[in-house]
Amino acid sequence: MNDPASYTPPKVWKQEESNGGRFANINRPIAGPTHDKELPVGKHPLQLYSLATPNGVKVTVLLEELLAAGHSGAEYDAWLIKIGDGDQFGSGFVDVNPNSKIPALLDRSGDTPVRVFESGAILLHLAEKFNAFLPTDSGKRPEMLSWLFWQMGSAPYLGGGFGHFYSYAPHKIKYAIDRFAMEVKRQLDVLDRHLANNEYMCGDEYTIADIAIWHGTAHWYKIKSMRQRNS
Ligand SMILES: N[C@@H](CCC(=O)N[C@@H](CS)C(=O)NCC(=O)O)C(=O)O
Repeated sequence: MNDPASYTPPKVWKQEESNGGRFANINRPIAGPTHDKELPVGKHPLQLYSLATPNGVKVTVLLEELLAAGHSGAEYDAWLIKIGDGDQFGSGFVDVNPNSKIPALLDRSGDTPVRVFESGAILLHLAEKFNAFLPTDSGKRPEMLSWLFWQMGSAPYLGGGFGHFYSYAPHKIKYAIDRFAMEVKRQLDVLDRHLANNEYMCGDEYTIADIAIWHGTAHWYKIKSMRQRNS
């Protein structure tokens, strides 16, 4: 392990055997499958390949909301993808998401199965398919899209940035933790200020922007308030 203060990046970077950290066993610098494995397919129109992480849960919550609202076409089979075991690098999963990350959806409701990956794209695909959890006033659509994409763009600062360096990196790097802690606090303040005057992200309507933000971002509120209670 190098001294972070004295590290000079090489001209040509190469992967070391293991760089340590919680996810060292699944991190690699190339894409594509590592092994052949077909994905299971059930009887319902929607096949969800996922895991109960913040990104995964966003889609499951929307599917359950759709079913609760009476959209029977949202029946789905949920298949567990164990990312710690490398299931996301199986050939069948890579066919559904070339980026090897959960969640991924196979929509088999039409003549030809359609793959959808990236949690935001899946939320939008399903909301548009069922015309639900979108703003009823089309003038609010840009606001909904703005917050949805804000969440998708912000999440890497939270999980991949702050969360990674605070919890998973093999050693604590003050610069990285300071940088991402500051950015996460700023992002939560963006939410605080907006929600001070709005019940939901798009005013008084519950949309997929709320589903993405609550499950993908606002769990950081819980961490923040736990820390405040403990301090
Ligand atoms: N931008 C993607 C992020 C998905 C993502 O980061 N998924 C993580 C779990 S939350 C994953 O599959 N990690 C496995 C890996 O990186 O190999 C989305 O929103 O769907």
